Amino acid sequence: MSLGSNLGNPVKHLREGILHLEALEGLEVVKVSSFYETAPWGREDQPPFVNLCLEILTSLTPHELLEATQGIEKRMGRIKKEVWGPRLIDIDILLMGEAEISEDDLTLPHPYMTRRAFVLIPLGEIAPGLRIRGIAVHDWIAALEDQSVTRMP
Ligand code: PH2
Ligand code: MG
Ligand code: MG
Repeated sequence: MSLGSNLGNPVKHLREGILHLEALEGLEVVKVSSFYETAPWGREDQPPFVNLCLEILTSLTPHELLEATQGIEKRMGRIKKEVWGPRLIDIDILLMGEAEISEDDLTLPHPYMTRRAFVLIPLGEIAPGLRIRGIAVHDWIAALEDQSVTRMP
């Protein structure tokens, strides 16, 4: 999964988001990447983001997981859902095993994940052997136009 925040205290929101995920029934967080400061992608007139990726083990179905993550976003006080706009917390499902889903509310693998340094670089940190649509995560990273993200201390 990919977590991001660019409002208030992003690091605090991300930590809180991880705690909420860990508290879910049927879900275990197994790996968390470093935190990365990243330039806003898609819409540049907004504050920088902090992003991370995490790996989970879950017995939830993709739609149950989506509902659970949206519940966390809501409980944490995320209000507007402007496309690519500022957000207190964004919890995106990137991949669930080999699942391929193409529905109005959920597309897996996440449709933009292979174009975003803020996703691929933390993901490559926790899953260096991962392949996405048959291509190694590090090859996706090498193909990025802009690979600049800053790993936080
Ligand atoms: N999320 C977006 C749009 N743009 N840019 C960065 N750097 N990080 C994000 O998490 C992000 C974004 C929409 O979800
Ligand atoms: Mg997102
Ligand atoms: Mg989202």
